[in-house]
Amino acid sequence: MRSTLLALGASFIIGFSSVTATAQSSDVEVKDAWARATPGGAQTAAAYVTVTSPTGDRLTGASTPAAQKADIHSMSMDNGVMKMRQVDGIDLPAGQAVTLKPGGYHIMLTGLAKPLQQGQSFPLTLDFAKAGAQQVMVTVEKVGSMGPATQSGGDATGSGMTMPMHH
Ligand SMILES: [Cu+2]
Repeated sequence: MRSTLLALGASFIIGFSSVTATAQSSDVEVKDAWARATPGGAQTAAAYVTVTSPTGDRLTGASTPAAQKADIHSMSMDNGVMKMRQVDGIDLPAGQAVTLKPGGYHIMLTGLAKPLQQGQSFPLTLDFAKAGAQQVMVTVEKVGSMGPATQSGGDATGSGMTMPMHH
């Protein structure tokens, strides 16, 4: 028992230092991380981010203290029915912003620690094949929101269409 505890402690320290190291050398840009507030006692939620890798990479996983599980899901129309399924990663073409959004790719959060409330934020760690782990803060927007409120200066819910910002 004692040796198990020691081993856990050691792996935590190693894991933590490698995260710190890769965060500094990472060349993946993650922005506009947001999620919808969950109504009532919902146990699941979806988180969305916009990711850009100048050199090309692959998003391979995610984790958060806000939920027991964080899986990458795709959503698509199948005979007029919206279907979600788990995928093992999302390719990030070099220099191209990939936006996870309602109706498409999302990070599925299962087993929420507590309901997501508008205005809160929580950390989300994204794992990349080349860039390693990168942590972002996810802002909780209102129920039914279609995009991050901070994007394009305001009404992100009006048309359901937000234009990506180019630099
Ligand atoms: Cu899903």
